[in-house]
Amino acid sequence: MSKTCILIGAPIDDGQKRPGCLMGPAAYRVAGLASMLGELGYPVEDRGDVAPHAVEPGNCANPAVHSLDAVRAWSASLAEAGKAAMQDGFPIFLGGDHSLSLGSVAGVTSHAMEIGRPQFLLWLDAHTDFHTPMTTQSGNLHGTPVAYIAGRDGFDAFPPFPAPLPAENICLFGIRSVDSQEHAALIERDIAIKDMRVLDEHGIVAPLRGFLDRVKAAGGMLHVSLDVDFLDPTIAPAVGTTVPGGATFREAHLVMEMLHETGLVTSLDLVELNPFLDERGRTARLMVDLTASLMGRKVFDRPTRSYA
Ligand code: EXY
Ligand code: MN
Ligand code: MN
Ligand code: MN
Repeated sequence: MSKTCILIGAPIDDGQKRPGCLMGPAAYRVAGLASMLGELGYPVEDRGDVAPHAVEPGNCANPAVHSLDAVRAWSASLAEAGKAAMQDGFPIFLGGDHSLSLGSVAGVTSHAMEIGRPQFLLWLDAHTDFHTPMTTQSGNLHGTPVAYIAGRDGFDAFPPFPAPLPAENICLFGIRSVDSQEHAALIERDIAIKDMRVLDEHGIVAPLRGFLDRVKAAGGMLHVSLDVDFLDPTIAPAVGTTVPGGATFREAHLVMEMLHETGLVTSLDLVELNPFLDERGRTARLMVDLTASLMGRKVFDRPTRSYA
């Protein structure tokens, strides 16, 4: 029996300044996410949209940071929802901007800790999202989740991340926009950065396989965080932070198909969709299509040729 897919709406757009991501969860539902999963044989439980928790006011010395308390409130509720969902199945967080991962990854990591398994993270994104609230120049907290998950200092306004992921448990994939402060912090760490130059030279399979083999060897649980801007803007325009030269349609599907074949993925974020920037829902439908590949839909269902 397939795991129950648990849909968790996270209509947050406080992590950046362009309104619209809050419509993301509804767009995924309209694009048929639940019926697609049902057609693949998964039980589906849509838990609706979470509400941000009430939090005591926090503060941050960086005057550029905005919406700190709103993001803290979302993070608290998403961490709770994510941890609970891991007990019951396969959580799919429907964003909402990437600041939702401050909570989603905290929640799934708390669960992994409880069952004594290591948590791994595959970050499919044009951006490294490795700022802290103290280093961000834009003040947009959607540019910070990986730093929080990796245990960087500077998140005093947030709860300590449950068990910061060791560098070797994190892979940033599709990178093509890195701020100087992020670069300075990343260059000191062994986080795997498969930027687009690496993918241009070595393709998708070898860079991805190297990381997935590490997850498998460790018996790890793999959270995949898929940012719309991982994709090339020509196929996925509905995101506020487009960067030219992203993954093609087939490269993105290959990533998802390889992930499915490993059986390692235990939770998923779909983030940064801004339906207000979409063209007749085509980006929302592409994200649902990619999720179908992650969950096992095959173009040609040959006997499993799992590479792993
Ligand atoms: N690094 C830039 C900043 O911090 O403002 C851009 C971040 C974009 C983040 C999106 C979610 O990937
Ligand atoms: Mn609660
Ligand atoms: Mn991102
Ligand atoms: Mn991004």
